[in-house]
Amino acid sequence: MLDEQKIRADFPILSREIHAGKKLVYLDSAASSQKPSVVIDAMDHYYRHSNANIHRGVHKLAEEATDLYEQARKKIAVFINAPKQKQIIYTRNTTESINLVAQSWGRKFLKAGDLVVLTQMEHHSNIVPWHMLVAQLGIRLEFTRVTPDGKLDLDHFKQLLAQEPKLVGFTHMSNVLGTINPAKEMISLAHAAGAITLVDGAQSVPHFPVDVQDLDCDFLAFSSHKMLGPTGLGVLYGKLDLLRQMDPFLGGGDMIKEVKFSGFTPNELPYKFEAGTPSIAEAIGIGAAIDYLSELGMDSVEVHEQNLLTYGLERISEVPGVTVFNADPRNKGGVIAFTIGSIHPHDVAQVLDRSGIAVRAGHHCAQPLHEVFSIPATTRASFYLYNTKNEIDAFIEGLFAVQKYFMAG
Ligand code: C6P
Repeated sequence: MLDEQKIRADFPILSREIHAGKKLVYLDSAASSQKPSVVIDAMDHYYRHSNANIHRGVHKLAEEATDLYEQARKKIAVFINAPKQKQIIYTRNTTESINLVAQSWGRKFLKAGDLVVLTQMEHHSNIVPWHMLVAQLGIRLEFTRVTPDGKLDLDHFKQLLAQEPKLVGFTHMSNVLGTINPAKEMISLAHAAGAITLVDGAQSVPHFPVDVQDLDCDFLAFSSHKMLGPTGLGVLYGKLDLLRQMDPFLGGGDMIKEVKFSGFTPNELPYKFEAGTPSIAEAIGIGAAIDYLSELGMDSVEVHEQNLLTYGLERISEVPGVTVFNADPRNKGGVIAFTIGSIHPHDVAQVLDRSGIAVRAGHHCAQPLHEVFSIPATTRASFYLYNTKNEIDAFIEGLFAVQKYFMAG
């Protein structure tokens, strides 16, 4: 059991008041999580005491900065149970991690006519990089269907696998439906069909235990800013043989062993994929975030969010006219995307904001998924370890107020 009050005290922003004295109710962690003091302090301490570039200087500060940066890589490797630290590539975010795979693996190993299978519930960041390969290489894309109740259609997935795709990419957890896909089973099926697998872990790694060896995924992408860490840092985990075969994504300093006027020799892993001065303070920040999450235990984080989700789904069903997209709490994370009658989702979010309740409205960078449900947008509340049932009550009260406001109008 998480100690809610103790946890909330660790997040300075949660004591903020909004719009003249309204208590902040932050229900937008799927977009970006808040940061505990330990993360803010770790980055502050680095800038005040050890700030220098890494892998370049022999002086004390450069050594300290390099050590902190590499220690964070080790923490990430342990957190997702990666066999080796060098399988952890620092990027800017999930989006860049997926682009790295598309450009470094895809451009080398895919050719015109090759099939990549994705799903209809992907975030744009796991669609557009592949659209770019359609234009660049002439590959084909197929999208596993989503059922009307917001689950992945596994029969359709199997049908698409029968077409022998070269790569299967899917989100571990949908940022709109909250649906947690059966990743291990899908990976095993994809491998049996001869495909390699890319898991978008942007919404899974922050919220429940993810073990890359147990999943047996070939690539896993995720972002620091959704798991209590800073923006500007993402992670790509990859299997060693694949990472070794791939060419660098970006060229420049640090990613080379040797440069001549006639060419260059790439560096060893993971540096081959880390061109230029990286996000050093941000790596240190995610290291502190991982320490914090590990101390709480990801199992406890998952249980807490499950309780919030179950409660949230029960309570939202009291609000007349609400449609929830995937209202089944089983195999679902702490995300509730919904519409209220014909009230525009942006209006819902705006009225809630006046009461200090922060939610997101729009297509949540999953426009094709919204098209499947024939809607342009939803309002979305998303929960994290610092949220409470009282906050869900405030959110529901806010929805009743929204109703009243627009009915009266
Ligand atoms: N979803 C949301 O509000 P970046 O922006 O690269 O850190 O993460 C992209 C991304 C990839 N996959 C999934 C499943 C995601 O949810 C996201 C980010 C945010 O839902 C911002 S659009």
